[in-house]
Amino acid sequence: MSIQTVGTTPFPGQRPGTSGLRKKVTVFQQPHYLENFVQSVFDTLGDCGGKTLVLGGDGRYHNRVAVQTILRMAAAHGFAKVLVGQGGILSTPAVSCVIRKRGALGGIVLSASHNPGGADGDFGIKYNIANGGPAPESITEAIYQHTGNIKQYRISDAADIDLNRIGAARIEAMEVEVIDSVADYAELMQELFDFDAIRKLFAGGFRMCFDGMHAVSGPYAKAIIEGQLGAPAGTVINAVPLEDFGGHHPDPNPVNAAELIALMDADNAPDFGAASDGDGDRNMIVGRKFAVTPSDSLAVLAANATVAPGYRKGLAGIARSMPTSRAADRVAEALGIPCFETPTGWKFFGNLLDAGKATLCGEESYGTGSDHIREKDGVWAVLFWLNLLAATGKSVEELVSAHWQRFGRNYYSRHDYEAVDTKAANELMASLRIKLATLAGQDLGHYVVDFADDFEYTDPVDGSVSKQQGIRIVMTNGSRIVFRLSGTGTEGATLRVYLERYEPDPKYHHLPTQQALSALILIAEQVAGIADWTGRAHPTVTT
Ligand code: VG1
Ligand code: CO
Repeated sequence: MSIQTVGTTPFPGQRPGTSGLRKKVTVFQQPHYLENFVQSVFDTLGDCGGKTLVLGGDGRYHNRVAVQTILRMAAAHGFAKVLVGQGGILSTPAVSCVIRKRGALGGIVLSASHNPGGADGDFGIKYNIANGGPAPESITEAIYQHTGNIKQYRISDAADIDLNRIGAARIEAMEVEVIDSVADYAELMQELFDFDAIRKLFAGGFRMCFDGMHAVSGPYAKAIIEGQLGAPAGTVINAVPLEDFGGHHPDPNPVNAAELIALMDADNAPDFGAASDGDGDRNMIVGRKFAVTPSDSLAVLAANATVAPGYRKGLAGIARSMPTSRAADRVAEALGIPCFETPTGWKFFGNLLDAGKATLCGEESYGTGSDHIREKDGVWAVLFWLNLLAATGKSVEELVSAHWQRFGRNYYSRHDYEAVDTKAANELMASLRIKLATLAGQDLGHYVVDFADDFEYTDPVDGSVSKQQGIRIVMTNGSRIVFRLSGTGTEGATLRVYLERYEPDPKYHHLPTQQALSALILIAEQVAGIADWTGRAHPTVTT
């Protein structure tokens, strides 16, 4: 066993996006591609002597190969120890949890999250820092700079580690500990939620369906919901992580989790439905014939947080990404706590959570989380809802309808135009930017523009500034249209259009969402010239 130095040349485009570096598997399979990026992460970190790294992924195609490579490189870089999930499996929230619990320097998550997997699907890699959260832009930019200048990387020629067996092994001077993928995470959940109350709920005949979508959350949901909370076997479906997610898109929204939605729409539907994504950090919450929008879910959890033992003291603040609906803002106002508006991507919540300024965070993209870790957390959100259902005895629909009665309803939808021509998408955004200055005060029919701008964020903790984080057109009555280009796709560009309308009157709280938003949808299409630029008359995915 010895450490080799291997000559290499830079690959263009190794810049992490909203959540790490994501490319086609075939791109990652090129010799030196993964190695260049990992060496650039290690070079950015500097001396790692005596330090511990956490390593795991969502089990998608290429996961095991990448884990073995990274272990050999971590040994060559001088890490004292790597904690790796059994079988190379750790969900994103579990990595965050383990980093914090074991005092690691950081962690590497291998996942392209909600993107499809398999040999011709996507792969990804992301670095998380000592607080357990995604590296901030200052670090991801430094990593990217390294990838442009890289000349060599260092790697041990040691044999593969047996990832299936829990226990210790060694590569060079470095210890490798294969850990149970679920244990640390499950222990944390028990501290936060009233497991006894949830056990009673299931014992009383409450029925649930959790769709693991053949992705990483299956083992976590099975161990906790069926194992610890006593839900009947079969409550968790599609529970075994598969390298290609069974050919499905592991993205928990009503379009991709069609099996779950059909079940929840049936006459004998269970009381509660939920799903999570590829790496286990997203969640979708569904009642009987009733899907909850992620923005509403955040607001409902915030309004009722004190039902859960971990949040009994109340919330310090709420944070949401800019495109997320303002339903949470109304709750914050009622609670007399601040509501922070950040750019898209969980990395922007880290400083607020570390500083104790926010307790709950959420994104419209089926992401909810809290200060218990520094990632969004799918199973956590589902347990929070279970705790809420157990504490109140109400149904999902009753809870959400009552919430609307009290706070008003923020109708909300996101329209995605996927895999459009990159140049055309950039031009669409550029031409919108030029229009911004002229929009304020304009009457667009049904709506008058209050202001229009390109969202810029100054981090209240470290003062760092992030520009061009989404174009927003805000109407005088508080309705909004937001335009952004996705930073997680691997094919062309994806235009996201976010639509929100506030309706205070309970008489109008039960309209079909697309109908309630129809006037705004028309304005969005016209103002941005979506059909002209993209050639698309309709979005590819509407959630
Ligand atoms: C999307 C979502 C964003 C989320 C990100 C990572 O980013 O919109 O809210 O944080 O995915 O989620 P974008 O740039 O494509 O809009 V995950 O679960 O894929 O790590
Ligand atoms: Co994810």
